[in-house]
Formats: sequence, C-alpha cells, structure tokens
Amino acid sequence: MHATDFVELEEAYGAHNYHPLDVVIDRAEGVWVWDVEGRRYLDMLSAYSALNQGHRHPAIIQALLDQAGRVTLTSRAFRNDQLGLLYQELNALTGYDLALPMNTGAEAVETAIKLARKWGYEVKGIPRHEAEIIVASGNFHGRTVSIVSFSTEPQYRDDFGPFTPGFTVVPYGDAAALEAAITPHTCAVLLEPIQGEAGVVVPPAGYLQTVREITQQRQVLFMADEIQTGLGRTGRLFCCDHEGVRPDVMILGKALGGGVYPVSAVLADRPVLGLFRPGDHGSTFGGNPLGAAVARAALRVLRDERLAENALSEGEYFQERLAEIPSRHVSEVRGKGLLIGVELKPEAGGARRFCEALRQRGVLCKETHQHVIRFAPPLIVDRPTLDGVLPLIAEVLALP
Ligand code: IF1
Repeated sequence: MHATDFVELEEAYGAHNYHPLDVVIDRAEGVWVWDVEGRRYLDMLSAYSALNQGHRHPAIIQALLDQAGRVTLTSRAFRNDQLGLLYQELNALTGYDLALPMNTGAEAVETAIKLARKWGYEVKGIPRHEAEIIVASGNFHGRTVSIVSFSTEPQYRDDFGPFTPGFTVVPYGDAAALEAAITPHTCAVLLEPIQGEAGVVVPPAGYLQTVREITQQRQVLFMADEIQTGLGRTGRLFCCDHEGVRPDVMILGKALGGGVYPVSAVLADRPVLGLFRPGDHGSTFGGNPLGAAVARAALRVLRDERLAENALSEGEYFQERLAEIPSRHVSEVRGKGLLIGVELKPEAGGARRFCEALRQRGVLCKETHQHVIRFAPPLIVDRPTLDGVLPLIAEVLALP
C-alpha cells in the first residue's frame, strides 16, 4: 500500500478530529521516523513531549517486553510487584510523599481538580460545593468536559456545554490579577509553567515564584500541570525548578510513559494526597504493572542519560542559532530547554505552510495556535543532528 491508501482509509473510516500532515509513518527509532515510502524524517514534535526519551528507547522497550511476559493488568482490586517500586522511585526523584497513578494527562488533571476540591472542603473548610479553582487564559489541560469548561479556546469549548462550574480565568503571567481573583472559596490555582498549546508562552521571570508566595499566604494549593513541560523537557526535571518553586500538587503524564504506554500521575505530600480514602477515586488501568514497569524504565533513562541536562545545553544552543536566522517572517523565538516556539508575523500567512515545507525537507514539526512553529525534538537529540537541521529551517524561513 502507498501513503495515499493509508490516508484514504483514515479519511473514509475515521472521525476527522485532526488535520494531520499526510506523512504515513511505519518505523521509528531515536529521533528519526520513516514513512511507508522509506523517507526519513527528524521528529521535532516528540508526540507533544511524550517522546522525551526518543522513539522505542531500547531500555524502555525491554521493560515493556519483560513485563508483558509476566503480568500486564491486575486492577487496583489487588496488588502487583511494580506499582510500589514506581511509587518509591517517584518519591526518591521528586521528593513528594505520595503519588496517584492514572493513564492520560487529562485524567491526572481531573484527579488534581477532585483532590483540590476535597482538600478545600475537608481542610480549608470551604462550604460544599462552593470550591473555586483559578486557571489562566490560554490554558490547555486536556479535553474532558470539565477541563474544556475553563478553556479560553472557543473551538475546544463551545460545542461541549453545559459546563462544569467553579473555575475562574485570569490572564496568564499576571500575578496581581491572580491574587485579586482569590476568594475565601478558592481551593487551588492550576497553571502550566510554560503554556505549550498557547504557543510556547513563557511567563515573566518570577511569575511562578510570586504565585507560589501568594498561594502560600492565602492557603490555596498551587497545582502545576507539567504534563508537557516536565521530565526534562525545559532543561530541568520540572519547569518549576527553573524558579526554585515547589508546587503543592505536581501533575505528570506524556513522557512518564516513555513513548510506549499511557502513564500519568498526580504527586503531592501526605497532608493533601493523604485525603483520598479507598473508593474515593480510581481507574481500571491506573497503576497497572505494565505501565508502572515502563514508567520506571522511562524515569531511569531520564536520570541515567541526563536528558534534562542535554535539553538545557542543546536547547540553549538551538534557540540561539534559530534566533540568528534572518527571516522577515519571524517575530520571536522563545522557550526553555528543548521546548521552543518560533512565532511568525501575521503577514506570514500562518505556520502550517512552513511545517509543510519542512516536511518536504525531512523535518516533522507542528504549528500551534496558527502562527507558532513548535520545535520539541526528543531530549536525546545531539548537536550534529541539530546542526544538520538548522540550514533546512533557514531555507524554509527564507521562503516568500
Ligand atoms: C490533543 C495540545 C499539546 C497538555 C497539558 C494536559 C494535557 C496535555 C499541558 C492532556 C495534552 C496534547 C493533547 C493533544 C495535543 C497535545 C497538545 F495541542 F492539545 F495542546 F501538547 F499542546 N496538560 N496535550 O499539553 O494530556 O489527556 O492528552 O494525555 O488533544 O490534540 P492527554
């Protein structure tokens, strides 16, 4: 079959909830993917940061195969020999007392929302069911009805009401506006340390620190969604580490599953996550031994291969080189580590055509919010590979 055959099948039998590039991938390894015609591409999206360790990392694949040969799913009605070890390793790596494992990022965000509300009622004494959570405009935290209830992106929200109440939207990056929005019923603030989907929006320096101080003073939980920015992507274990900020609740996903299996988790100390009692919350696959074994390998690779450090050094290098590229289309190059956005001027006509042109040159990336090209390669990427792609990006940004 040719690429067009596969495209036709997807178009004929699949819901059209995406508009992908028509590249049909049938093999992947490290930072590279190949299409059905045998062409090789550099993956500069990493499945939106779920592939920090690269495609099919041998240690992660081996963990998957070994565990699949033993037991894959027990449900949480029973115990298994992987989950406790994952908990211990998450505690050692992150310092949080407890973890609650889920599968997708949205499920982890929903878990954090439920946890914050429960904490609000049981600890802060907010009257049931008046708890409020402050979120930022431009947020992206997943696609469930409750989460899109506080989205500011019309397309993600407008056809999906009625909406879940209890959320207050404030401008991203504005700590004063956030403080002003706090009421006696506010149980938490939920923020991305860098907004990925909004176009790699980096808040002003000190913003996270100020939010941390405000939430501490006002007895409000600070919840960080590090599903995309976490696990080395921005050059530190967590993006919050750049400002020395420790959220009350840390939400992880994507690369926690090593690019092979959906694993997400909510981390917090005992006074918060200790509030959940048996039966309060759960999931069929949450904490399954296959995902736990894969997550353990994913974390080992992150640590042993010093992926955060590589993201820091190679990200700084790459961002500097990108900023040197002369182009009348570019208005800003921004980001941290290997989460980089190249914002184009409106007159450039949108980022999609540049992504298509890059694809023709063997580079896969994705536009975000119309005008931003997102560059987020796997954190294993090396300098020669980045040096090889820069001329191609320069060529594309020189197009009329
Ligand atoms: C899509 C966006 C990125 C996330 C953050 C939670 C989730 C995501 C910060 C939910 C997921 C994915 C979802 C995917 C495309 C991609 C995306 F463009 F949608 F917004 F990365 F920026 N928090 N982001 O980035 O995690 O439930 O998907 O596991 O929905 O199109 P999930």
